Amino acid sequence: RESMIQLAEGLITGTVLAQFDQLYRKKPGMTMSCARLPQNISKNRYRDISPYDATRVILKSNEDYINANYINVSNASKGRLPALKLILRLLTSLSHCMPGCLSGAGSLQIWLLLKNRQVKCHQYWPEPSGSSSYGNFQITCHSEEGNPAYVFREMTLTNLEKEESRQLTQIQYIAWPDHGVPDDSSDFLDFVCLVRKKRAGREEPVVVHCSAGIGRTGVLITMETAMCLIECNQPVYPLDIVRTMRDQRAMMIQTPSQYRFVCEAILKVYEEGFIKPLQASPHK
Ligand code: PTR
Ligand code: PTR
Repeated sequence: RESMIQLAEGLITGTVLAQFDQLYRKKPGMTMSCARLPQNISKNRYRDISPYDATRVILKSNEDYINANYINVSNASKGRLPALKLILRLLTSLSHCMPGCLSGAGSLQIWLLLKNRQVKCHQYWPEPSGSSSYGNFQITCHSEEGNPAYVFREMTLTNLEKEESRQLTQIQYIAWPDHGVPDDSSDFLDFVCLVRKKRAGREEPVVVHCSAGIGRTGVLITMETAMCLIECNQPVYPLDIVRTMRDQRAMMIQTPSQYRFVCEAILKVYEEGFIKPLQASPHK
């Protein structure tokens, strides 16, 4: 409760945004040299967005590079998060080499934040009942459903060489342009409740991505973490969450308006008890 009063006051006085402005975007001392190797330069969508070497996702193939980092938020908020095992490793990633990434990291879920019909990310998922191939990998889509705010897809990823398959779930939030904030915070919070419900009872990393993998991805991870904290009656310090993320991937949460949006959404969840009961639905 105290952390929420602090947050509400800080939003009014402006200290919340001032602290965000002062926070480093890149953690001092972290190197990003793999991104700059000649064979990897073309694998970065944006020249100014690179992964730290220390936390980068290493693919299990000769081409081991992808512009992605592992993000573990369980140590946000100064070690007061006993119950955060739930969201142990979040994986931020761009879609380039996605099949290899999904396969190598053991991920079964993808949270995607991207408007439709925009070429801001390679569309690695096929149309419903279609399939696409990437080298040894094939992705088949079985179902696609949703509403104007999100789309939910069930897919199968097959490693043709090893003859192994796994089920993938992809949940895409559509109503959110890059550099901006979601059109509607209730829709966004519904979406976060949905991804949490789909996540309940699972331990494997989730792939979270947008276009650059910093702005929208950072907002979603912050919101999901805050909801976990509120649910287990722990204080929420959004700036600690952002710092923890930026220690593992630079620039997470891109703009002050995105930070303000997520802080206001956290207050809304706390004040209105927005959290919908989670029904633990382990593997089906
Ligand atoms: N120079 C690269 C190209 O145009 O192919 C830039 C690029 C890199 C484009 C990655 C797309 C990429 O994939 P993703 O969808 O993961 O950003
Ligand atoms: N250089 C790009 C730009 O600022 O346009 C990098 C970039 C692109 C940064 C998209 C953030 C972006 O948003 P998101 O991380 O939400 O895809």
